[in-house]
Amino acid sequence: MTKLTYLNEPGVLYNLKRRYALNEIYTYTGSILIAVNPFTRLPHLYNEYMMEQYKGVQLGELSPHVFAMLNDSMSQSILVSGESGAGKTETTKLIMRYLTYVGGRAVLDDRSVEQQVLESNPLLEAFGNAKTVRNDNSSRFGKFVEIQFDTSGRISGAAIRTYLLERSRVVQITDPERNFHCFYQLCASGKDAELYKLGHASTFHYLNQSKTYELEGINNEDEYWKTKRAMDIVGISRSDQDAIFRTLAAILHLGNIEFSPGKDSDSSKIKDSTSNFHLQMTATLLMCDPDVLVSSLCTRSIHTNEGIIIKELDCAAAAANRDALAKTVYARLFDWLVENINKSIGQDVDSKAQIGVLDIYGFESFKHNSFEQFCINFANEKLQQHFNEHVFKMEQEEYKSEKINWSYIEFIDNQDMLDLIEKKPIGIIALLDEACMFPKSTHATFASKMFRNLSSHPRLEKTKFSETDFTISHYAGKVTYQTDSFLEKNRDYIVAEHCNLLSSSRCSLVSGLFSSLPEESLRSSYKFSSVASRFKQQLQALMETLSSTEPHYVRCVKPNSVNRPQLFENQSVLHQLRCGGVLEAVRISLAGYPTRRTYAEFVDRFGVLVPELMFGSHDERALTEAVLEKMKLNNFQLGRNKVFLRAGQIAILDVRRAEVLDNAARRIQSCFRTFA
Ligand code: AD9
Ligand code: MG
Repeated sequence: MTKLTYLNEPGVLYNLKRRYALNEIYTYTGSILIAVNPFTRLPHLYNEYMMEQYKGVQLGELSPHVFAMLNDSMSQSILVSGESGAGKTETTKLIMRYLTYVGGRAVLDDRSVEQQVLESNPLLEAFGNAKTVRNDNSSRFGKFVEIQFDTSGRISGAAIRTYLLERSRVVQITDPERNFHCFYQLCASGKDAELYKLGHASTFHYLNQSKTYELEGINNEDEYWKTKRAMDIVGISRSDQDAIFRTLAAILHLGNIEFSPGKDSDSSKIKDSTSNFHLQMTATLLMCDPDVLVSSLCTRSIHTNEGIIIKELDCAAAAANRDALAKTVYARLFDWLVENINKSIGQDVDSKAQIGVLDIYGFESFKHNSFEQFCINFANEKLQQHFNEHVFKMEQEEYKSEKINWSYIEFIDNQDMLDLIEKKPIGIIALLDEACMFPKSTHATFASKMFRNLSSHPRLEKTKFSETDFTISHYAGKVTYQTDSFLEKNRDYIVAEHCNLLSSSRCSLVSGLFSSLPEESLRSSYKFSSVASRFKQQLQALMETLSSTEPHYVRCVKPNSVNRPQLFENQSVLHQLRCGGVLEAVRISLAGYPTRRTYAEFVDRFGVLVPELMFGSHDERALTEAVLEKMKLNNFQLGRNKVFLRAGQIAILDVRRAEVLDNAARRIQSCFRTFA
């Protein structure tokens, strides 16, 4: 991209469009790789031949490709971003396949580390991906996979970290979206489904809120066996597999338990015999006492100074309580899976080199934006800062350290944005946590306190028609958030009754999910742990990991909103390029000196252009200058150790060098002919 003569928005867009039409889906913009989703399989791009070609090759020597992103530094990371459906997960999987190819053994067995690393993908997708309006296989969690290599360059271990699973999906979906894939797989599993008394997906409340049960081109039953096979390979024992699917079945039965008013309207009881059947099934599958299950659904004990009071819950509260239980069990099951995949693959703490791949949700801006979008966009602001610092600041640092003239190009620094969200004690997260700690707070009191404290912040605005919505000017555009469910979604406390119920399970996997409850949360029902603060810490840890690595950026682009091949919508692509900082990077690259070489490297390559000087006593810097002057190039810069060239100059030098070498070769050949 930076070699284009006219480097501007239309030029960049046109270039991408032309390349896309030729199925050239990868394009470099300086150090960023743009990947436009082809929405069709392009096997010739990813086969073994291609992987072999890119092995050990420097970036730029072959056509742009995700396989070309890595070099031989010890610690690297690839950050893949883009909007939903842009191809992040597919790109991540391709990178992982390439890494397991170059770092794999010649003979693969099913339980090799490489195979385990690869099979962790379908397994996590079964439990963490779902159909959304944008993507049939949308990741509902973020993921950072670190692959470790030993001294001989072979894969020796891996570690997977996940972020912020969208747990609300377990209990609430809207047409045409679906719940997590694993539920539909289990319902279609034939004998196994019968074992757990599961009918068609449409018979379960958690699945039939949407009428979409099937995915185009996907067979739920086949997928079930693929998931089981992935579990085998990753190293999850058959008995643990049974416990996992039994727990999933229990969640479905749990969701079908309905309540009716009890003795008085403030209390509730299990509605009817159907609900009772599901209750018994839930208890059987979770291997716990059905009576304790009933009381943990319909009552809540409150700790007061006078002792424990049992409070009855009305029907609505009991149903909410049931959903909270389902979400907690599912979220812990997901964490269990990640932890056990990690244990099974094993970490190499002495690894010589590590490559991390980050697949995280891109910036989101919908008609209705809630707490999830707030967290996702916060993560994107963090990553954007990392990106800014590396691509822009590092670039300028180098110019500075080489002491060359460089008028600083302004880039969008988003530190003020991050302060608005995460600064203590007065940032949005801190204020939200404070609100969550007071039982009397509502979203309205939270919103008004936020506006009172942060009203002067230039990136925060009140909206015209609502007292409780707020608008943030993100680096990628404005987003208005509805605060209605912020408090509820930020509170992550586990109800003591649920914990007691499940930790008494006779199934060790289920009881193990609830063994690590901190003491304090048992004592008071208002002690809560903050989802946003935990996420903030996780992001901080991620940033620290990333900062210790050499980053490579892949920006995935979704060419159209209908997920069709060969359709390129200009407006939307342009918007994504702007959001991803790609156009900023183009600008800086063009304004600066995209090519730089040490004097030694330069003379080594282009010394042939000044043969008359090569045997004199000139230093490398003087030789470099002589070459450039002889070629009539200007606007280059001579730094302390390196020469800095403008976009396109290296190409001119290369052409000239090829001509000189060609002539020389021809002369030698004619000499030989004369002798012959
Ligand atoms: V989300 O934020 O998780 O909702 P992603 O991860 O960005 O999203 P994903 O990788 O799932 O998107 O890609 C969406 C679909 O695009 C895939 O299911 C494929 O059908 C298609 N895709 C993406 N990349 C490629 C590719 N390199 N080759 C072929 C692709 N198809
Ligand atoms: Mg994804």
